[in-house]
Amino acid sequence: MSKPFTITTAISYPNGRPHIGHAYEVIATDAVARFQRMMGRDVFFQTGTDEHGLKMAQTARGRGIEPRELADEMAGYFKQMNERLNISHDRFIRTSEPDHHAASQAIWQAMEANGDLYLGRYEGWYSVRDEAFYDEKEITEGEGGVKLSPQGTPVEWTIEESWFFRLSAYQDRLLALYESQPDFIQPDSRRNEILRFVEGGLSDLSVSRTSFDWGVKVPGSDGHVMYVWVDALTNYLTGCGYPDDADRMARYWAEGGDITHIIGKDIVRFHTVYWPAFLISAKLPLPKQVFGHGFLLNRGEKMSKSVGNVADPMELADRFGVDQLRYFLLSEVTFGNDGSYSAEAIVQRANSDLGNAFGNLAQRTLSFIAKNLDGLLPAIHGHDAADNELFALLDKTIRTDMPAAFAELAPSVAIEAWLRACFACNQYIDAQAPWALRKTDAERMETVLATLYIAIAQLAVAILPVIPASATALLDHMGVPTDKRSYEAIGGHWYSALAESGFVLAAPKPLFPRLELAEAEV
Ligand code: ME8
Repeated sequence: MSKPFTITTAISYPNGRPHIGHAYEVIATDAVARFQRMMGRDVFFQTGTDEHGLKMAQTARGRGIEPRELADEMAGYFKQMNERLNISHDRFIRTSEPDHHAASQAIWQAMEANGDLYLGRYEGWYSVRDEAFYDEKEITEGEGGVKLSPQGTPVEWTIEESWFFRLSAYQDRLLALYESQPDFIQPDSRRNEILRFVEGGLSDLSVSRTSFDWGVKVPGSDGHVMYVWVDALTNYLTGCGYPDDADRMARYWAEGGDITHIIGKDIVRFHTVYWPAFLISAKLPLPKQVFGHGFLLNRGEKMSKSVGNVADPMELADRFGVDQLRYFLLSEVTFGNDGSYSAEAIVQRANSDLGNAFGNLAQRTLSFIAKNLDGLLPAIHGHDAADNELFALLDKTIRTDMPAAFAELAPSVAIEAWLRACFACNQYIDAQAPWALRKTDAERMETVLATLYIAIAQLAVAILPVIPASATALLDHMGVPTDKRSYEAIGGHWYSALAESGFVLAAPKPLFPRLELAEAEV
């Protein structure tokens, strides 16, 4: 049995259509999931929609429809986005699904059995936008005396009967967790922020609402629905079979298991303070890591509906191509930092890296073989030092550098290593000049082309997690056996068998046609 690997995105609020920030998170998570599958891991990758809560209820009311209708419509858009972006999730969870209600009620009862839930009265500063109460000390005053949360959203003084979770009792256990599992919160800047917050002391958390009913019912407490974050966080357990499927839990949510949550920096507190406290209370295993990625900015500016600069990921994919968009997002932004996108930057990256560095290399080599050798793969007549040097670099890139980077959730570092290997192949082709060898040394020409053929296949395999459709199309075109398409298996031993099988390489079409900017953008 291969070792399980559980990875999740946040679940998105379907109170509007998906934006580029949602696309970014799911693409990054997808690349890691694809990488781990290629390494032979037993991956469970979940994403989905967070459908309950006041914000959904209010948006639905504003449109004169039921929350469920709103959720159905918008969840459809999120599913479409995932399909379009070639996301390889194993489950798209919707928190309105029955198994999720059952899981949320089960964790509630487990926390209650542990003595951590009590009924009280809540008064405090509540932000509808964030669905969160804030401490007095965190509130600031904005224009016109409007009270604001640390996220800059308006807060209102709110009073209601509420269940509470005894978060105040978890300070020491949380600090001990951050100490014993130093990678639990990544990157380090976010870890420090959370450490300071928890060291400052924790208040008990209001975990039920009576002012609306669009949520998971609190077991045995009529009129109360769970605070949306209790049920939202529980989605991760639902997908892993909680509470009834013990085998599935043992596989994907086990003590010491490889469980990673990929989320944005604005919700790190929920995932690294509340979530582990709930899990400890319910006597359930903890995730291994929570990674808070940065925000994507439109030309350096925060996206907002009122400014009208919220990019639709589907439009970007239609315009530039799915793999071009995936590649851009994962290479341009150091995972963990904020990043900026613009049409120019996407076009520039796609043309220089995918088009010139990789696409042209494949195009030149494959069309040479198709045209001049009738598509028959050339024989190898002994490798020389230049060939071996290229193979050694590729081997290090594929077996060492890229896996290390992906394992550390640093896709941009993996891509940099890949691009360096592409450059090395381009230098090799220029230095060896197979077109000149044609007249002077046909055997050497064959060896050079064969070396390049293997190198291109290796580069295509290496970049599969990032641009799965284009890399697969290229590997299919080249006849690379499917069982060789992994970091471990790609090597070069398949080549001779393929060459001897009578395989005929068809003339290639450009993989990454040059992108142009509209005139207004130049
Ligand atoms: O927070 N750039 O949902 P959400 C990058 N339902 N990432 C961004 C972003 C941006 N501009 N804007 C948002 C929620 N995100 C909750 C999560 S999990 C149990 C519940 C990220 O739809 C954001 O940080 O507001 C979050 O990880 C995800 O998109 C969904 O955000």
